[in-house]
Amino acid sequence: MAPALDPSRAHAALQQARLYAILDSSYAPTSSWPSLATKLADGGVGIFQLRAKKLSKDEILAAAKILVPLLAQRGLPLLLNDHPDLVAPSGAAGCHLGQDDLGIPEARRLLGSSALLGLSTHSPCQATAGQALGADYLGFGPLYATGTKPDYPPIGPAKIREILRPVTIPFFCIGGLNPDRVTEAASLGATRVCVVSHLLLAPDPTKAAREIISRLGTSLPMKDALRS
Ligand code: TZP
Ligand code: MG
Repeated sequence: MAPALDPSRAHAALQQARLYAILDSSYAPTSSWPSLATKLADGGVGIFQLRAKKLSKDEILAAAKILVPLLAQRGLPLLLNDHPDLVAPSGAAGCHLGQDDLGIPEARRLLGSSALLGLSTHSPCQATAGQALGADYLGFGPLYATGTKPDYPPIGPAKIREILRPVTIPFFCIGGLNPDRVTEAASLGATRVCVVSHLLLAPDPTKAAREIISRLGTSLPMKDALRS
């Protein structure tokens, strides 16, 4: 088995990533994930998450053990949604936590400084708090209503403007995104997005990923723009 991704390469990949894809078992069975991940990586996806709310830990571990080396050979990190305890046995680069999950400081104590820790945030206040707690990156949304997370009211794309200056870590806008909505989010300052259903249900995932990235344009993350 190919080794897991070196932590320094995982951190570098995060900084480079503009499109984050979530492999979600409610849209695509685990058996399809290796092929999907390959196609999405070909399309420029820079970081992946495994999200499987209805699978057992054993099933998640088995799927992650296949995906980690497959992505590592392309220099791409895989994060686990929830399940910090499966990070070490799977070789995943880290985990993605929600507001009601284990806290970022506790996860950091458990996984150490080299693991990537992401946090879902649903308001500018949660975003600045997540950054202060030591998250490596944030998800920010849902910008638009989404069937992937139906219980969360959309916050609206205009909220992006409120975090451009205070949030200096990478943040990925998420929720109900398709190419036209990515164009709108980019016009408001988004430089990175996370997409689930549009990519997983696409007839040609490589093409769909390329299209999303092209809609982000060539704008730099705000902190870089401010420094230049
Ligand atoms: N967190 C906020 S919205 C969301 C998550 C996991 C789901 C986004 O899924 P989709 O299908 O891209 O709207
Ligand atoms: Mg969670």
